[in-house]
Amino acid sequence: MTDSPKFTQSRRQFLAGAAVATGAAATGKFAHAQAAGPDPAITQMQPWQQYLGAGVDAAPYGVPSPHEAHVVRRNVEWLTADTVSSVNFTPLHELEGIITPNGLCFERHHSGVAEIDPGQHRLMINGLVDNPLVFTMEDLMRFPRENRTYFLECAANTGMEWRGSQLNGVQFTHGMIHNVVYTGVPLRLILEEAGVRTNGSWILPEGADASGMTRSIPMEKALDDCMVATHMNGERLRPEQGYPLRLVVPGWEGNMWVKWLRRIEVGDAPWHHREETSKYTDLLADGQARRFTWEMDAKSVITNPSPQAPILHGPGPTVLTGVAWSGRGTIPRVDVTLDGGINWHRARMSGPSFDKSMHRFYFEFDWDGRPLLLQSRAHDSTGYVQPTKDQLREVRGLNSIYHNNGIQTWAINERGEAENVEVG
Ligand SMILES: Nc1nc2c(c(=O)[nH]1)N[C@H]1C(S)=C(S)[C@@H](COP(=O)(O)O)O[C@H]1N2
Ligand SMILES: [Mo]
Repeated sequence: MTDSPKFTQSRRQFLAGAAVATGAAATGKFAHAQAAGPDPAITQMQPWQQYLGAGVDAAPYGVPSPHEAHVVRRNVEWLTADTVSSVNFTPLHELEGIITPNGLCFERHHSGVAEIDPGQHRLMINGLVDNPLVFTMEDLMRFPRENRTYFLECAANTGMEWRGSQLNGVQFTHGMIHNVVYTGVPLRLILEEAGVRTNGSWILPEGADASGMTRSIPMEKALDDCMVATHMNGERLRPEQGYPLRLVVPGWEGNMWVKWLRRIEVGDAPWHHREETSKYTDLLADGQARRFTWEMDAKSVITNPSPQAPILHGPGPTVLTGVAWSGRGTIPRVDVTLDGGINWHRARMSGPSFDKSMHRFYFEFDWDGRPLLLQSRAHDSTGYVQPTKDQLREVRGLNSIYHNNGIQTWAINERGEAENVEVG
């Protein structure tokens, strides 16, 4: 145990009297309770100290404290006509570290959640292979498996912000992302088992849901780091995330991560299906459309403070935090500004730094109570730096939806309230 007055709670009690007389300096530089009189939370017996609690097995599958009931995925009703082909959003402002809890991973379905009986589920490999194969779930569990942590970001994340600030909350502007430890079989092993013919240069994964989602993926990526995943964060995939089998396509847009995976066809050319022609393409100002924009560019966002998480404690020691990620590697560095980009400070990275995974950053500062313009800027391991929204519009025009990785600004007022704004 450290005896530092900065952190030791028991010492704060001893010094409570002194703190009243001399202010915060007596107990260190961080926040502490103002001892204006006896605190009933300390001096009185609390209800939960006076009866026995629930026994083991009260909740055979545990649930969060009822005091955390507001920490949920949320959708934006006016965005889509129906919840069956829709999206909800990860509550980024309520999370810490880098892992998204399974029950809070945003959902994007084109035709609702397929309810699959794993005993009746098969994975078929066909097309340009020497041995077309069909696997049961038991068969797949006999392949060597790996554990790897990756973010999945929908290409449409932040898409509503393309022409200007819209949605007032990091959950809604940036919540089409989750970061999970996957357990699964390297796709390479399954393709090797089937024996890809020399002209097999693309794969077409297909979902077993009613939308029958398909995407064309180059063989190079399929053999590199794709996985056929059965587990997320240690437990079986949730139905929403593709139970019992999903494709993991690290660093590439979420649409390619086919859920409820039932078939992989090997071919010699891309298929040009709906999700790579009418959707998931970017119309440029000159009328040309960008296609096959698979990699997710480096991006970051401040999660706290943010519109759903205002500063409630007033001036003084303040913790700013956020997340950053890149589809091309790791995030060695994030910069933060409090004044809309006039002065930049290096944020402190904390937590594991995995390839194509979410990273966590912090910046602690002494808030003087004046308005702030908060921004974060990610640098990835290739040297790429997250652009401003205006820099992005210069290259991409105004017709885009997908791949908006521009720098986000939150305006903080004197009351600590945050608002989604843009600075010119
Ligand atoms: N079979 C199938 N796979 C799918 C989809 C779908 O509707 N059906 N949606 C895709 C899209 S657009 C995204 S962004 C991700 C979302 O994954 P999640 O629901 O785990 O967040 O799944 C992709 N895989
Ligand atoms: Mo998506």
